[in-house]
Amino acid sequence: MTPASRKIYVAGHRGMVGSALVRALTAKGERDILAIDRSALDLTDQKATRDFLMTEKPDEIIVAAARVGGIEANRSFPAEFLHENLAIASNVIHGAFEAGVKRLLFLGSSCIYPREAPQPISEDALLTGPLEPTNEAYAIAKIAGLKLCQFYRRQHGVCFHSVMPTNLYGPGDNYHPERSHVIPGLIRRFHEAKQRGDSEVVIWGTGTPLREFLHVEDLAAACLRLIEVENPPDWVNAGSGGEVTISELAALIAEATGFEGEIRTDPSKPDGTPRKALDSGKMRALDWTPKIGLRDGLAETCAAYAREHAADRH
Ligand code: GFB
Repeated sequence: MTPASRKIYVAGHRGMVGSALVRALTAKGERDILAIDRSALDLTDQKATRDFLMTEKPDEIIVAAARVGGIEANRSFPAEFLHENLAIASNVIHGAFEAGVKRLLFLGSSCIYPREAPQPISEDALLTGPLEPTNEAYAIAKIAGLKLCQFYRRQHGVCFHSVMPTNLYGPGDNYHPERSHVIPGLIRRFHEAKQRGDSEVVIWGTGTPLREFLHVEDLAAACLRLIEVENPPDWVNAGSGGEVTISELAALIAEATGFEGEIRTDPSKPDGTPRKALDSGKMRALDWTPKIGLRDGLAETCAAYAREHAADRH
């Protein structure tokens, strides 16, 4: 279908990923992007979601709507993380099928893979071992979404498929001090420490876990590429290929925010999984290469935080 003639529904368009997708689709010339605010449509409401999809009948859907959060939010609210994310996946995927949607891309997360999976983690490591306990609830919901896509495709011939990004960051993130992911959490903490003139900043855990970070614009480019592939894999990893320890990340964020004091670890806080590097070979074979390095991406995200913070949005 040509870009001019298709109607694409971006579920979750206000979130960091959804808003990056809308920017990328718009830049590509897509003219019929469908988006609806949470106040007007609650995707955990099955009937409302079905009615919306039956009325609007989009040609394609990208599912970026989710309840997300960092390690502490995942650990504290597992019931909501499982229930809400399962409901969103089930309502949107089944509703899409009922509304005759031919193509749907579901967004998951690298935490779907077993904690002890061989690194870098390839797609076929799915369901080969126990999950990381701090995000088991979120992971189970995302595995269910991926499997719904796989099984609707297998049984009904619709092109429903998934992408599993590594840890994401970029403009429009959630900067809640306890519930955010590590990058926005630390940007805020270092920024505030710099403003107050503090002599030290404390980071959670031992600082030794390794994480792979991908800028959300690189993920948006991967999604746009995937929705053009004629016969895409059922699910495909999307990572940057680089890894840093949390201590190295903290040093980079200190540099980007201009904080010059001491960085201390707090091992009483959870580390989560020790490492989750993705093997993104399949995605790279589809001619996708991430373009934004971590240092540049952090500098840009810190600037976005300062702008968003100045606008009093947090
Ligand atoms: O980003 P994050 O919360 O999630 O934490 P995960 C990454 C690492 O950073 C952990 C450490 O080892 C944390 O202990 N860390 C240090 C901090 N200081 C902080 C801080 O101030 N805030 C936060 N949040 N972390 C998430 C899952 O796991 O990965 C999600 O919980 C999702 O469900 C996401 O799957 C991709 O990488 O551990």
